[in-house]
Amino acid sequence: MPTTTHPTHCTLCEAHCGILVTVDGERQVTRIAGDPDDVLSRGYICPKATAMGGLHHDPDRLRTPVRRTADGFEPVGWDEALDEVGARLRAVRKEHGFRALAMYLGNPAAHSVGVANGLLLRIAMLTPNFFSASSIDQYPHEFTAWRTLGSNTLVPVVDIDRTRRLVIVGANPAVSNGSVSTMPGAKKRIRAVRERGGTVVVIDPRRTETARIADQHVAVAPGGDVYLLLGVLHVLLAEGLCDLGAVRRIADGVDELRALVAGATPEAMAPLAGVDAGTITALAREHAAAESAAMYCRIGICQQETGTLVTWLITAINTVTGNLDRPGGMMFTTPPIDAPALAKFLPVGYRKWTDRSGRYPSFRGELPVAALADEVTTPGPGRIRAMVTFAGNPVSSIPHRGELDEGLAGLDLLVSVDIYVTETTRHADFILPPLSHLERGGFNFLFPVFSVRNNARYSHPVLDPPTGGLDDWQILNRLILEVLPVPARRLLGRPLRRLSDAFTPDRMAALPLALGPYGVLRRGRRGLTVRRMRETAGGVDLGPLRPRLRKVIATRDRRVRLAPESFVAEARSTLAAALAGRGPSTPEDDGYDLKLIGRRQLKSNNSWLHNLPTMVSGSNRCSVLMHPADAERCGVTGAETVAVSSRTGTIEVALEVSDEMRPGTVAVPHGWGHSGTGWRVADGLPGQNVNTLHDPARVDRLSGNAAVNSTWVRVTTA
Ligand SMILES: Nc1nc2c(c(=O)[nH]1)N[C@H]1C(S)=C(S)[C@@H](COP(=O)(O)OP(=O)(O)OC[C@H]3O[C@@H](n4cnc5c(=O)[nH]c(N)nc54)[C@H](O)[C@@H]3O)O[C@H]1N2
Ligand SMILES: Nc1nc2c(c(=O)[nH]1)N[C@H]1C(S)=C(S)[C@@H](COP(=O)(O)OP(=O)(O)OC[C@H]3O[C@@H](n4cnc5c(=O)[nH]c(N)nc54)[C@H](O)[C@@H]3O)O[C@H]1N2
Ligand code: SF4
Ligand SMILES: [Mo]
Repeated sequence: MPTTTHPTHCTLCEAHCGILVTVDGERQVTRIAGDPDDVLSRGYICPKATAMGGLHHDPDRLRTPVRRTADGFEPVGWDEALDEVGARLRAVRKEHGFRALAMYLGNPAAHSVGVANGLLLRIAMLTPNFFSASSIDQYPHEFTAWRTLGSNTLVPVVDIDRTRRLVIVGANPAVSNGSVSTMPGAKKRIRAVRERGGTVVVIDPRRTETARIADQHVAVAPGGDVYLLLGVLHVLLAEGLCDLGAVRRIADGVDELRALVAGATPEAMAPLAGVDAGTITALAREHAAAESAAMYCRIGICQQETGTLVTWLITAINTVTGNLDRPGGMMFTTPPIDAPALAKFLPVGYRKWTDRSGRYPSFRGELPVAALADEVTTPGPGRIRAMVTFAGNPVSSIPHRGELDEGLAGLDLLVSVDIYVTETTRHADFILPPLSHLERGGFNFLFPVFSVRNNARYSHPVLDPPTGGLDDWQILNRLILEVLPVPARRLLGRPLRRLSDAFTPDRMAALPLALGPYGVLRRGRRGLTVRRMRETAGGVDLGPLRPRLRKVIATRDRRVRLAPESFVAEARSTLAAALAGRGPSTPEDDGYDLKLIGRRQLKSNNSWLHNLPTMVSGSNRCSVLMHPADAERCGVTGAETVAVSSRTGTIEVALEVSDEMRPGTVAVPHGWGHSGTGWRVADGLPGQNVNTLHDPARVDRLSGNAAVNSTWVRVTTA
């Protein structure tokens, strides 16, 4: 066979960069380059793109279902595996009820066209025990959107390509390429803001890769953002820098906000934020004065105990300065499957049920991951006994005091839809692997909802799938059939299976696309169809973001709620506690004197790329970053490996000393520590799981999102 080159997308992260994959005569991937035709990424790729080839060829990637035996995993046929999984799931449900079943949906699920099928499986399981990576990720964005705009789907996106002032709080898009504001080639977009005369500010305890290309870096204290932003809002309202008449036309709550921040002067907030008063004042004045301005936050904020408060204050600042829903500000997308327009019809649901302890309320149909370990391990009625994981690695990715590992091993049944034996799936009774990323394609309807430019892109499979291989959506459809309470399962099995195979992602997308803003019902023959997407090289560009808040807002009176009561109350008590000396930078007197934050690495992607030699070469390793003064004070200067301890555990990691850290703050990446997985490369690497150090009981007080930021630690010689 000749060497050929195929366009598709890198589906490792949200950016979904267009790539050109070259395959030689032996079906080996020999090159991966950026696709200049792609309407969103325009040729950009990061160093992880080549992992798409590495993953495909990785000998450790599972190609067939496996079953756990006393001597390890053995291959098993699809039908046999699915029959047994179904019978055992139904048996657990029959004996212990619906609550005994659980599902965990991980991050790559969102990158798979099978995500909708995963959500359908969740519904078919009819269990309150549904968990996902969302509650250690973007819950605060969704919670804020729900309380202020009436729906969790109305999370605004940064209009980076037009803004004159970009303020990035707790995000590092130069490495992450943007999240819940999907922006492949983020560095270029950031530089472009400056090239057109705009300003870029980064608020982050670390002088990050993004901070290095910005005009200004504000090294806030970890967890200090809430005070910094209360101070900014104080200046905006006290100095009369906003057109409040215009704000009142669309929003309620200006007076409550004004009352809340009346005492939050920059001088009072400065010591709590760890930022001087002059900087806070200038941040406010410049945001108000800019022709357009967008303040955008992400993981560094979401993973705080004040995650929702900060996300809300940012929405408030963007709104009072007139930057919500205006070009160059924070805007709403108009995606081909129009989730924002559907917002007012989709129920959100809060506190519909709780975990068994009653501490964690459900939010939009799921419980926070903070509750997962207890729901698996605490004995009693309703304990989780059978679980399905879909593209997730909770043992690595969430804090659980080491309990989840043992808890999963003790389940009656664990089924993992995954491509690897990981920290989590090694406990599975069955692992059901989908096709490789290069053997599948489809239309990802989710990320256009969060992209910085409206677009519709379709990925093509590059390589033929192996005979009998199943993709995520097919595996999930089969699992749905297994959990449906169909009495005549034997009789109906075959026709049902045929029916479920007919429910391809393309067919499932057809109707919502047709009904959407570019669909055939509105645009007639020129309308957007799956076929047109599939046949248009580089995808279809649907233009810049357009103002549409009035149309999509989901509050009953269609007004923005700037001051939700529970938020104001929480802000007041947070502020009072801090002013009484219980602020974020006051160490409790027990020897833990450094604040631990997270850090993402260009060649890592959460927990699962470390088995590829090209991804773990050079500087990509698990290390603690520490300021030289802290290293000296802790007596570790010159050490290669150090111990980082918190109240919940200790890890040993390499030491890297750098003045890019704010003194008093250390950073360790997550997703490392793979010993015992059997991975050829990853298993032998140094590094440990940073979530050992985080306490699952620390959550964002409003949304329940895991707060794996700002944990008190100490660093000693290993
Ligand atoms: N301390 C700390 N913890 C964190 C974070 C942090 O910043 N700090 N970040 C959090 C965030 S934002 C996230 S999103 C989570 C991620 O948490 P998770 O989603 O739980 O974990 P991942 O590491 O993404 O693991 C994904 C799994 O999916 C499998 N997989 C990959 N591709 C596919 C596919 O196409 N189909 C299927 N079926 N499986 C696939 C991989 O083999 C891997 O086992 O981690 C969170 N944990
Ligand atoms: N290369 C790479 N890209 C990724 C991923 C990856 O693992 N690797 N993961 C993907 C996923 S799942 C997600 S959710 C996104 C996340 O996307 P981002 O949020 O852009 O990613 P992070 O690099 O975690 O950025 C968080 C920043 O918050 C800062 N921070 C920590 N604590 C605080 C604080 O208290 N206040 C402030 N102001 N800042 C703080 C950290 O120093 C860090 O720079 O990235 C995605 N893209
Ligand atoms: S930024 Fe990198 S990992 Fe993410 S989609 Fe683009 S090439 Fe892939
Ligand atoms: Mo994430």
